[in-house]
Amino acid sequence: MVISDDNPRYVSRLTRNTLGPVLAGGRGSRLYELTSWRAKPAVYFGGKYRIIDFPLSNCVNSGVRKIGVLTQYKAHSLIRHLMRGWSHFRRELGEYIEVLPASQRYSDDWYQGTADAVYQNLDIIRAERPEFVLILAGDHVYKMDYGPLLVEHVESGADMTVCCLEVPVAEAAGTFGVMEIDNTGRVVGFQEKPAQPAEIPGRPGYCLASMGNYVFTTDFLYERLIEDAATIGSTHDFGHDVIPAMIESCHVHAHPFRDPVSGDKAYWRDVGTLDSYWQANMELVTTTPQLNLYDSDWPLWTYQEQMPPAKFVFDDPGRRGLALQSMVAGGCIISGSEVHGSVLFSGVYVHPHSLVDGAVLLPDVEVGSGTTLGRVIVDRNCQIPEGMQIGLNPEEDRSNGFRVSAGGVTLVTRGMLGQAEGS
Ligand code: ADQ
Ligand code: ADP
Repeated sequence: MVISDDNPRYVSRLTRNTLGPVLAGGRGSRLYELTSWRAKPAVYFGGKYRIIDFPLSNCVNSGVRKIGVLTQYKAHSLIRHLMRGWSHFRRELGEYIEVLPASQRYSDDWYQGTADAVYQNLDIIRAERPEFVLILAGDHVYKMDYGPLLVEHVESGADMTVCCLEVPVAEAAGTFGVMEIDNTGRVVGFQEKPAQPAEIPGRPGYCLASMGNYVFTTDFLYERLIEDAATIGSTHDFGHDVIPAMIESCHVHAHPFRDPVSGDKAYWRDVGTLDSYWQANMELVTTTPQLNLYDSDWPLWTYQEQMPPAKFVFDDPGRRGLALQSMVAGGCIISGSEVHGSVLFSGVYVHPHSLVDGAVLLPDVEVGSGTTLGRVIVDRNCQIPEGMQIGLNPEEDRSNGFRVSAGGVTLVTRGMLGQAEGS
């Protein structure tokens, strides 16, 4: 037991001496036009947030307050969000959040794989002299205390620890890194996105998937990244190259991510496809979703514009404006229309005589009167013309130029509506 009277500040000592690079350069290509102009970590989620707010809030709540966000692909929206919402750290208290764009420090290339993104910032990491480096994916939705992870890393004596979850084999195949462990939790096999993931012994149909979050003891990270940088043929990616090369000769440990209260599998969503993105937003409007956004013990920070309260009004002929089983952010107006089972981000305006049921409407969407919206994701600033029906008939939506996902969710963007894109 490490937290004892002799060593009461053990966890906070570990978190304070940890630097958290957050990998935020990925496009997230399976979100299609939703990531045409913003990196996946900048994608809106849950009525108020951007995806990156989750790992960043986890860092702050865990006491990991030296953070570098590594950006690359379409970083403007992400950087603007970080500047507006995440610039309150105080250097003099040893806290900061820095944007580390791919700036071709050690070569003429942009960041190649994820390991290269960290390698190109090694001089910045060295200057900070952290004891541990906690490398985080910037594009997952979950609430996790990184303190117990750091404790387990230290107690197991590992060189590197990888966070993992039990995932159905069919879900993991071709999508996640998959590992095998021995009965001490040591990783004895790791394959990046295998077509046929190895099952967990005694747990048919499930495998141990990597969450893409890694703790390294700092000196060990230097060694491995320098070696990987010199390896011909490497794609300089943690999952493809760095981790598999370490399994035999180094001590790699697996940290299972479990719900801290129930001990069950914790909430974690990749939201990497239009279907999983829509589904994860829809889960939030159920009565008791697994992801509790209202938990004051684990506040989730974001940037939000100052907006007037959401308003629900009768229209002229006296039709009610209402929302049920929905989340409605500030600045929304629902006038003489009904909203059911939907997530409305800030500044959405629903004009009279419309029905919105099963929609995710990003900020500043305007829904014209007499419109019906079903299973849709509508991108920021779209103006849905009067009388449209979207998200009810996939064939009709396709022929109208919208994208329909494999699971039947329709994506609407300004470009598809023939409206000017830009911000
Ligand atoms: P993927 O998510 O497919 O697999 P990747 O696309 O490399 O891996 O993205 C990992 C993280 O790094 C994301 O947050 C992404 O935004 C960011 N990123 C990608 N390329 C980057 C670059 N060049 N510069 C900066 N940031 C970059 C990984 C692991 C798997 C694991 C899954 C879990 O490789 O083993 O199972 O994450 O989702
Ligand atoms: P946010 O993600 O903050 O909502 P936007 O959706 O407005 O921001 O766009 C993200 C970024 O992409 C902004 O920098 C915006 O100016 C830019 N952008 C959007 N559409 C276009 C376009 N058609 N051409 C060039 N840049 C665009």
